[in-house]
Amino acid sequence: TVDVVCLGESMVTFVPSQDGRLADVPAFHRSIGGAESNVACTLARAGHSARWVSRVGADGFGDHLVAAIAAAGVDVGAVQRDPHRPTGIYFRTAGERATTVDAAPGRAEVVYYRKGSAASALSPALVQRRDVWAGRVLHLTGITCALSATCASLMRRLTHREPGRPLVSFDVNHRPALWHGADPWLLAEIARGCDLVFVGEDEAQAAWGLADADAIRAALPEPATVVVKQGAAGATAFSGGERVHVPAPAVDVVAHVGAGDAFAAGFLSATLRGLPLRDRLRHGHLLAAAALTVPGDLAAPPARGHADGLAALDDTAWG
Ligand code: KDG
Repeated sequence: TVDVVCLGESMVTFVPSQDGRLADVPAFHRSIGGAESNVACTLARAGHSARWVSRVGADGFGDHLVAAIAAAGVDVGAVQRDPHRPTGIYFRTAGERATTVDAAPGRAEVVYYRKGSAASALSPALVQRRDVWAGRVLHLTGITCALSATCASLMRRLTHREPGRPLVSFDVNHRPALWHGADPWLLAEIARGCDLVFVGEDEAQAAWGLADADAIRAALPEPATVVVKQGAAGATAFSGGERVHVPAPAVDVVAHVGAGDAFAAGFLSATLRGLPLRDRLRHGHLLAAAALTVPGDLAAPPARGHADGLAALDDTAWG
């Protein structure tokens, strides 16, 4: 069995050649993005087996996405090609600045061209259970909930508690630009059907009006583990009766994009290795720090022995 199956839309991403408003950027270069494939790529580069399940168009952007994700060592054998719908693409600003498109202050300006994309047609009929239950972990995110009605049904089906399913991991990933007034409480409903939930304190505030880690755990009692990310302050995990807070290492942030995915990958990697909760958080922070200090979505994770050494530093090194 594969370690982790990640399901969700990936897009070709256009990264600007310079800082500033999208309105002023004259040129972009091609990259790839997609929260779930980011997690798959980071886990594969960290030595785990990972599969990405999705759909792309039968177009050049789809070819590029599949090739780039396969090149990271991810199994792309279950990716479907849609002859009628295009591969999604998106543009974002390079710097971290407030924007009118994505309401969260300090975030990059993001414009998606993904409505009617190949991945938005994902549905319970198109996704075989054997493909997504094949791993020890199935990793999903809330982005899929917002892509279409069929994607939302698929998310409900995949997070239904059933015997024999793998550990279901869910990163809330509330993207205001995708919700268009739709009720983001769907994200909480989906989270309740999962075993491991990642959520930022800022997004829980924006989506659900919940103020802090304890309020979030109180609203999500069902998942065995809930990890609340608190930005530069660190992260707090609740698992069984445990409540563990680990401060984040201080880094000079280049771009936030991809950091949440890297955190999830680090936490999942340590989970697959059976490490204790505190170490799972530390591995999340280490991989997030790597992603925060590069402009793109993906950073090479530190080698396992190196990451283990950093995670073993005593508390004084961890804030
Ligand atoms: O987490 C990074 C993702 O947000 C980015 O790669 C694009 O998947 C994406 C999305 O839908 O925002």
